[in-house]
Amino acid sequence: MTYETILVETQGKVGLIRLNRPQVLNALNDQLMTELGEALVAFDADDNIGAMVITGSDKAFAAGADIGAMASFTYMDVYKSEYITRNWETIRNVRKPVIAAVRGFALGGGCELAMMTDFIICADTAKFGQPEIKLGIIPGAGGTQRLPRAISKAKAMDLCLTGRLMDAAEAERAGLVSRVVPADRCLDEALEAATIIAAYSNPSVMMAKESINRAFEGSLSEGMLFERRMFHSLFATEDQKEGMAAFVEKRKPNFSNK
Ligand code: CO8
Repeated sequence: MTYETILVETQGKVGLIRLNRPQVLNALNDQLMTELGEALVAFDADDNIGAMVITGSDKAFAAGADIGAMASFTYMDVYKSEYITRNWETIRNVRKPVIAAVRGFALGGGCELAMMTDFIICADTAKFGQPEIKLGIIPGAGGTQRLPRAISKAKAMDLCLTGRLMDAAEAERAGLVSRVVPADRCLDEALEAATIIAAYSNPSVMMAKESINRAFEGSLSEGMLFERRMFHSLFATEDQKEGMAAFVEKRKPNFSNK
């Protein structure tokens, strides 16, 4: 598959996607979101891939939706075509883990894209924000919904209403990111985490992801029930037998993803 706005490669069992519109700080347009979705779906279907990493450049993960492309759009243009937003759901349906490695700016749609991944590892240079209010709009790809869940209503309101940026230290304190590392370590750290994940039994990884996502939809009791059913079902896998036997026999497990 040939892409124009992203660079795609594999490193062992990890699929790596680099957002690649450097001239506009990786501003997200329809083509990029379509290509990103296609690459994620292809990795998700690939038995040789166990996890994915999305990253940008040193300066920007993504500085938001492409403002130039949207500037002249009317309500009917965006409503009828579902401009950009029609492609955003793809990432939610990916079943294998996706990590965002964020260096530099993750603003507007860029921050929303990072939040759509399963977790964010960021560089000490990272800056997060939802500055749409400065443009006379609001976040359109989950910012008002995922931010309050991720970092509290107070901080979500603060960021969305003032448009200010949040640095990496504040993002870690607030719980938006799982780790902050020096900028030159960021991508390697994410690739190492993805490599660790990809070496585990794929069904248990997918069920862990599915169960954690349940925590954000529905009640605690429904989530607990879902988790229990997933837990029980893993006893039907060969990998559960292998994983536990390996522990008992004091050796490394050899997972077959079955
Ligand atoms: N869209 C288009 N071009 C951009 C964007 C963007 N979001 N961000 C930066 N660029 C371009 C600049 O215009 C500039 O181009 P040129 O060299 O031709 O002038 C180039 O990238 C470099 O940018 P700067 O010169 O501005 O670099 P600075 O280091 O001075 O500033 C900033 C970096 C602070 C990131 C600054 O570029 C900025 O404020 N960018 C805009 C950030 C923003 O407002 N993002 C939110 C956009 S709206 C959005 O994301 C809505 C999401 C809704 C999703 C659903 C859509 C339907």
